[in-house]
Amino acid sequence: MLNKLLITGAGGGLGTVCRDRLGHLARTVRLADRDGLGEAGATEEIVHCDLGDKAAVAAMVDGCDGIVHLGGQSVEAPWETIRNANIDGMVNLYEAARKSPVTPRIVYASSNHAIGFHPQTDRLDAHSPTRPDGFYGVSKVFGEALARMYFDKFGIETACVRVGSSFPEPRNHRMLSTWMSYDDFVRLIERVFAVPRLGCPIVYGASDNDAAWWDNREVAYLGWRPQDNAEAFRARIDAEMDPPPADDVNAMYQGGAFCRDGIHEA
Ligand code: 15L
Repeated sequence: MLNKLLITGAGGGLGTVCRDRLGHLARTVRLADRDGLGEAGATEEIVHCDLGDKAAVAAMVDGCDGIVHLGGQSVEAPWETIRNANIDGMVNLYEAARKSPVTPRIVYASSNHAIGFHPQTDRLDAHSPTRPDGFYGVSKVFGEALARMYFDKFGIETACVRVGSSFPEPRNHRMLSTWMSYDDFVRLIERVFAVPRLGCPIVYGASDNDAAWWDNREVAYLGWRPQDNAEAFRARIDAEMDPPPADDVNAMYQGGAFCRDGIHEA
């Protein structure tokens, strides 16, 4: 059992799921976000922190032996916003981890937008080249590279999870391939903190979808067996909307609409 598990971005969609579902992994759960989060429960601590603030991040990480890093900018945005949260924020987090008296094991919420410009006909594994679909995707590639460097140089273990689309249910035809159920995400985090040796793997964060594009054979050693399948929602999605035309980004590229986004200027 972990002593203290830090969940960053704890007020967001996945953060709320983790707050509700990961309490059994640690004696204390430290929840962090820029604001909000309400009252701390009996075994919770609440920390307000901007990831761009080095001293605040050091205090947030101090004493934590596990981190689920969901915090940061989670969609495309002007570079200044991405840089503060996802570039400087990642460096601040890993520097804090390196200097911490207890070396934490980390789950890093990377994103499918690190590989978003791969056509949907590509089948990817951990060795496929990155093809980010915006500043946000580039920042996720940076985060993965940073995690790898801190593993190779300092032995800090991170599971870099290229989260697909994690919502209660898939919302469109693309998500029949990219969807990851909350239950499967929770199961993955449980395995990351259970295995004796983690290393620094790339994990595709998707359920056991019939329409999958991503191959996780490389991380079989984690013992993660996703149980859900977006196919169960195909009939509902077909009834609610037409599939995108073949020349639409949502049918062409794995990153879908992110590939159509222009540069967001500040
Ligand atoms: C992401 O990285 C976003 O954080 C999330 O909001 C979704 O848009 C998801 O990707 C997706 O590609 O569906």
